[in-house]
Amino acid sequence: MRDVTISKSEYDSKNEKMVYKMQDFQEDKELFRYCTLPEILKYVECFTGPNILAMHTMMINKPPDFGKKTTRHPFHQDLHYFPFRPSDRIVCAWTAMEHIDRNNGCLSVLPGTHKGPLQPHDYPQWEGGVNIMFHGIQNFKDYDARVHVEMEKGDTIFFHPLLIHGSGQNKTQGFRKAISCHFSSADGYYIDVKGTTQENIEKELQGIASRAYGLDDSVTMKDLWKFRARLVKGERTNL
Ligand SMILES: O=C(O)CCC(=O)C(=O)O
Repeated sequence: MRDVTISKSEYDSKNEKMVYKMQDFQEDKELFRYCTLPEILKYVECFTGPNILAMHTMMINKPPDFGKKTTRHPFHQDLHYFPFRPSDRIVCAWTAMEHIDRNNGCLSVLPGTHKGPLQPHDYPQWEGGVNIMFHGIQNFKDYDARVHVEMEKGDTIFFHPLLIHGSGQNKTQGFRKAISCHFSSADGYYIDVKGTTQENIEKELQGIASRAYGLDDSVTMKDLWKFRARLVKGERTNL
């Protein structure tokens, strides 16, 4: 995924500065090792139980901001992107790959919000533009309640998919690197998102699947996630 400001700049597409994040590294042997580390799985299993799937993998390379604040990530709940449940059996592990603070765009979270409902998400109306699929909670105002999560290299946080979180712009000249994986219990189930607040993200994903792979709109979020999921421990029971 490329940063919207940088992709409109003079950099060529192979320049490292273009890359905001790489997703779906589940077939890359070295990167996927992160999802199988006992130091990570020992905590993940407390949430998922013994049958564990890696659902969503990301290497996030937040680049230096080019003055348009497009390296910000709006406040959101990850469950908006997921058609699987139950939410209490899903957990994200997010590991800092270097010192991360407010200057290079650390995560900000709203403690306790994992106990609330999934809220409607859409693109924020940001003057400088917004990166593709960076949906945010509509009319978000709770900035005073946020806690900035400063971390050292190797620190890992584990969080619920309903926790409201986002990240700030990268004001430094370096990249802010982190690696993460959303894990789910394989014993969960898929939902049909039609008629829910998640319908907009399904339509957007269908558009991407059509442009990238020529798939028609009979492909659902469930199909896409079933394809991405990879077993890390136990048995692949339902998902
Ligand atoms: O790493 C970040 O800045 C935020 C990542 C995130 O929340 C996401 O991709 O859903």
